[in-house]
Amino acid sequence: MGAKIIAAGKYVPDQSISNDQLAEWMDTSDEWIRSRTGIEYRNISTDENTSDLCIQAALSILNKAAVAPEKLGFIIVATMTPDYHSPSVAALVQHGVGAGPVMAFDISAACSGFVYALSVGEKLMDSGQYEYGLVLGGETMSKAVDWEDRSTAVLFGDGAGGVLLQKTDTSLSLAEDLHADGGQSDALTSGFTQVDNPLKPADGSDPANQALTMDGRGIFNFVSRTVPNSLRATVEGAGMQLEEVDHYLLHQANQRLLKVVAKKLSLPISKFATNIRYYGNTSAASIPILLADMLEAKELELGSGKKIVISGFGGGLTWGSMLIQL
Ligand code: B82
Repeated sequence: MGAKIIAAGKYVPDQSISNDQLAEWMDTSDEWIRSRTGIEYRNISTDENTSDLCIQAALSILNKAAVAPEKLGFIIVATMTPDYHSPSVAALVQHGVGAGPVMAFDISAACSGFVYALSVGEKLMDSGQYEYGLVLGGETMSKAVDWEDRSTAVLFGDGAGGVLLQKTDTSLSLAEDLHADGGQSDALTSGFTQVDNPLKPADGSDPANQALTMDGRGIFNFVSRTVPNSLRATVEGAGMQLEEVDHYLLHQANQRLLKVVAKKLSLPISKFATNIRYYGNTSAASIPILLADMLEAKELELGSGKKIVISGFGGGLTWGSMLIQL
């Protein structure tokens, strides 16, 4: 048993904020942001939370595939910014799209979340039990960042994207490589909550700041070392050469990072798809939004047999790559 992607789609909140607009809110500039990151715009939610973005993305995907929500066998959402700790975003999506009472759960792997979710979703499909499965990545990063911290707040954006899987007899993934190293967890954290109960009332000794913290340079260096190896391991794991892959869809964290990875692998930067300019870093949503945009622009086509590598990396630290055939 296997699976294929029969539709991809996305949804972003309608407020697109330029670097110049951000510079009215905080001490930053278009030149600073653009030259270091490649970001020019990001969508910022006003009254939509992560589940709202995911529901809209899901409805768009189901609509494109002309598949009724009742046909879904499971729903997986990758997110680090859920509406609640419980219920999961996936449960809210199940109800929001009008699916049956099917298995629905979230995956927490930060910017690697969509790759993790697709890996798990594919294995569920491989069981042969499900005809259709929905895999989403969705984030409201704007509620996680510290808007007083100009070094991080300017990097992130809100949005959701995903794919619909259908059962088939060929495998979606040709190879994968997924990892986590909690020893480096301090490099990127978000939403810390402390122990607080009658035995140990919160006494302020733990950090009170629950906003996102990141050692940008630290993870940049980590990713520059690790991701090229992960891409190589994945492609070689499928018995292929790096050049034979049609497109590399990496998590959109920083344009400079894409350049470093391309250079390390001696691949042309043109193999590395990018849309960070328009959305900023949308964490688990960045890869499915990129895939949806490429399909919409006809740079890719479902059923074409094209081979693409998706690769996510970030908080955990986590990283993961998957070679898939469209
Ligand atoms: S940076 O380290 O400050 N830098 C690159 C050398 C500035 C030129 C930087 C900046 Br600014 C923005 C983003 C990053 C970065 O590496 N981000 C990430 C990398 C991997 C995974 C996630 C992220 C992230 O930003 O969430 C570095």
